[in-house]
Amino acid sequence: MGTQLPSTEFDGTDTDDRREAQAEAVLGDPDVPMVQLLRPDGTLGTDPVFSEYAARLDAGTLKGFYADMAKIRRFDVEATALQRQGQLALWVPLTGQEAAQIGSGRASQPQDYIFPTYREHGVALTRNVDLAELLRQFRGVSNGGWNPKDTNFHLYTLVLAAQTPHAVGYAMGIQREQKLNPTGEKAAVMVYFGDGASSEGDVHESMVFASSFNAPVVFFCQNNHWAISVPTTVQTRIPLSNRAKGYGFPGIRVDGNDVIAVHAVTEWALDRARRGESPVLIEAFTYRVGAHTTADDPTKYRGSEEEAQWRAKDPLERLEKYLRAEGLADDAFFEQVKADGDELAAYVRKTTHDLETPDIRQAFANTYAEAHPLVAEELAWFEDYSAGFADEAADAEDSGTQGTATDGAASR
Ligand SMILES: Cc1ncc(C[n+]2csc(CCOP(=O)(O)OP(=O)(O)O)c2C)c(N)n1
Ligand SMILES: [Mg+2]
Repeated sequence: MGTQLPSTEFDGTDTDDRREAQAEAVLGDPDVPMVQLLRPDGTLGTDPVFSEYAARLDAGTLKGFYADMAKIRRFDVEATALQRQGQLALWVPLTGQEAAQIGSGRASQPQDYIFPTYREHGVALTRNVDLAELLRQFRGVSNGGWNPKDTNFHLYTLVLAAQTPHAVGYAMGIQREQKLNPTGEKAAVMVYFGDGASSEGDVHESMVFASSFNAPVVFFCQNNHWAISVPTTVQTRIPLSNRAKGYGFPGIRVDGNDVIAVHAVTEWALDRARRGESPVLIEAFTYRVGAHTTADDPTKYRGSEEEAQWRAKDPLERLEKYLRAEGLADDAFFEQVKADGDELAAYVRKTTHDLETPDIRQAFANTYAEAHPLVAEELAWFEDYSAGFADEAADAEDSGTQGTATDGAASR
C-alpha cells in the first residue's frame, strides 16, 4: 500500500453528529487531564504536583479567597442593576468565573504586569483597582478609568486578543531589563483571553513570539464555554491547553471553578516564567453563568440544563463547604463577608451616580498631541450640530428630565 493522504474528515453531511461527539471529547471527557484539588462537594483531593502548593495556604488566605469571590459577585450584581437602571451603558458579568479570576490574580505578585480582557473584574480586585473607577468606562465617561501604572493592571481591551501581542512585547521588555539587572526582583506578565479569542491570529502570533524568545509570560485562557452564542466546540477540536504543545511550552488545564487549584497552577506558571524557563498556557475550565453582556440573552442559544449543571459546580459554594467542614470559618465570618459586600455595593452605587459627564471637547483635544486642522473642522461641525438641540436641552432642564448613561449608547 502506498502512502495514505490524511483525510480531511469534512464531508459536510454529519456536522451535528460530529459536533456532539467532539463536544464530549473536548468538554466532558474525564480522560482529559485537569488539575482539581477542591471538588464540587467541598472535599479536598490530591495532586502529585499541586497538593504541595495547596498545603501552603493557611486559613486566613483561604478565607481571603472566599471573601474576594463573594465581594466580586456582589459587585457584579450591583453593576448589573446599575446598567438596568440606566446608570451604565453596558455591563459584562463575571458570575461563575470568580475562582478562575481570584485564584490567578492572587497568585500574581505586585511586580508582575497583567493584561486583562473586559471581564476581569475579579483580577482587578486582586490588583487593588478601585472598582468604582472600573465602572467609568462602562458609564462612558472615560476611555480607561484607572492608571495602570498604579497597580500593574492594564486597561481593559475590547478588541479580542489585541492584548496578547501587547503582553508578549511587554514580557520581552521585562526580559531584557532582567538580563541587564540580574540581581533585581524578577517579574512576569500574565495575559487573559477567552476561548473565543483563542481563535484570533493574534494569539497564535503571540505564542510563536513568546516561545521563540522564551518570554516570561503566562497565557491565561478562561474557557467559559461560550463566545457570545458560539460554543467552544466550534473554536477547537482538542482541549485548548493542548495547543501549547505545538508552540513548545507547557499547557495545563485546571478546574477554573476551584480557586485552590487555579491559585496553585498559576503560582507554578508565574514562577516558571519569572525564572525564564518558559511561557505557560493555562486553560481554566469554567463557565459563564450569566449573559455575555447586559445586551445578550443566553436563552436564545443554550439550554437551562447546561446552566444548572454548572451551577452545581459553583466556586463559592464549594469553598464555603470546605471552610465550614474544616472548622476554618463560622456563621459570623460569612455574615461579615455579606456585610462587606453590601458596603462595597453602596460605595460603587454612590460613586457611579456622582461621576460627572466629561466635556466632549476633551475627546477632540485628545486625538493628537498637537492641534490638527481636520480635528478642528470636525469639532466645529459637532458644535454646530449640537447647537441644534439647544431648545430640547432647555426644555429638559425646565421639566427636570435628566439624561442617563444609556442615552444614545450603542450596545455591543
Ligand atoms: C476582534 C473582535 N472581533 C469580534 C468582537 C466582538 N466580540 C466581543 S466579545 C466576543 C466573544 C468573545 O468570547 P471569548 O473570547 O470566549 O470571551 P468571553 O466573552 O466569553 O469572556 C466577540 C465575538 C470583538 N470585540 N473583537
Ligand atoms: Mg468565552
